[in-house]
Amino acid sequence: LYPIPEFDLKTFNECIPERKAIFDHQNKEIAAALDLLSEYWETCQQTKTDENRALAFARAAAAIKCLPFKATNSQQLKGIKGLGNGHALRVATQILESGYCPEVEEKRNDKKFLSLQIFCKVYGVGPSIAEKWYAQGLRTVEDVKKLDQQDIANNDMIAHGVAFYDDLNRPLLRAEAENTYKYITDLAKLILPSVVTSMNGGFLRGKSSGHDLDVLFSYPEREDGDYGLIAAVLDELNKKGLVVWSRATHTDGPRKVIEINSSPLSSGSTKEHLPTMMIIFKYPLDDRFDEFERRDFSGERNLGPFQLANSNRQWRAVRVDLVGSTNAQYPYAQIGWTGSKQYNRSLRQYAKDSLNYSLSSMGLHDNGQNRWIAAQTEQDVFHHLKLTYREPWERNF
Ligand code: DGT
Ligand code: MG
Repeated sequence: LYPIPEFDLKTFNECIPERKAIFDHQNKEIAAALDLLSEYWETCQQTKTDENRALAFARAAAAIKCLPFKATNSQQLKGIKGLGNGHALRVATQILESGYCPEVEEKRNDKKFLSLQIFCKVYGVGPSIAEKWYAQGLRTVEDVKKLDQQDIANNDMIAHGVAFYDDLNRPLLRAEAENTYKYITDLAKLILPSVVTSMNGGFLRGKSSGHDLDVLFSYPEREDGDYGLIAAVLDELNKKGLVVWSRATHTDGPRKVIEINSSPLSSGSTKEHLPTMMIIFKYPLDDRFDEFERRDFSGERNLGPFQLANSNRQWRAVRVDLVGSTNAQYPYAQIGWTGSKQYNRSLRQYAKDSLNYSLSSMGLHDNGQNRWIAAQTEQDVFHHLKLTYREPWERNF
């Protein structure tokens, strides 16, 4: 039944983060159908049940992405943990047997979903604002642009998201990301020569384009002081006039100052609070920073987002996240910011269920023994989790 003799369903089901998923997996049509249903329920969520549906379809899609063979027979899809034996399996079976699933096509073309999808592509907008705009009668991004409404005026993140909608929804190519990464990290090294940096997110997982650039910084603890280095990098970029918009945030958590000299692994909380600078950055249209950074951008400083977006500019707006971590947090931060999101979910769920550990981008906490577990490298983290190491490009769940 299974075309690959060494495929053993029992082993495959034993431990989900032991699975591997590369981008070029063999069951793309099925995964795309399940991903669409997940996106549908995430975008159109009204209730907790809808949110759970979105998660269940994301889990099912991840299971399909991990299959080490091309499914040719629906019998091969039975009993797979994550895919289950209900709704997602029915969808997968239909795609496999006829290449077509009416439910997926109906949802893909659902008018409301199409509008909400557009709204959610506005930087700063999630399902609840999208729903509100829809209820107000808006349907397209042009409708949103026309409205000089409160929602936009009061929220500078969304105002920039609307004004730079086209720029920010154009895929960022790997070469552009690498170019920006080099420019920003060279600046950081001038400020702190010992800084260690990495380009994380989808690019590290092997994607050829993405929606943003994720840059992770690691420095000795005393250099941290919360935003320390990444604030200094942002300052430099601002001085050169290269920043359109920025916001300091702690990802996934309340703003909380990490005390200088406190142990990064002793904060007592596994809540994410790595200091993060979310930036909309000016990327030179000719890909060359050397001349670009010497230009005088002072004339652009006092323009509002719409004026700026419509001005005669020599750059394109791109999204960059600068994330700070101490050396002790770094291996955990690397895993957290490499993703994929679904891979991280499965890793954290497994750590909790199987080991009673709490895993986050800040560290690993053994809840039974109430202690933090130190790691030097990502390999150490996998070892602590009793898992086989997986390369970033195998984490495309
Ligand atoms: P894309 O869309 O091409 O940029 O794809 P990714 O995978 O780079 O997605 P992105 O940039 O949203 O996130 C990269 C990884 O970083 C993601 O797998 C999880 C992590 N990450 C992103 N945003 C947050 C956040 O707000 N909190 C935490 N804890 N992790 C985040
Ligand atoms: Mg990214």
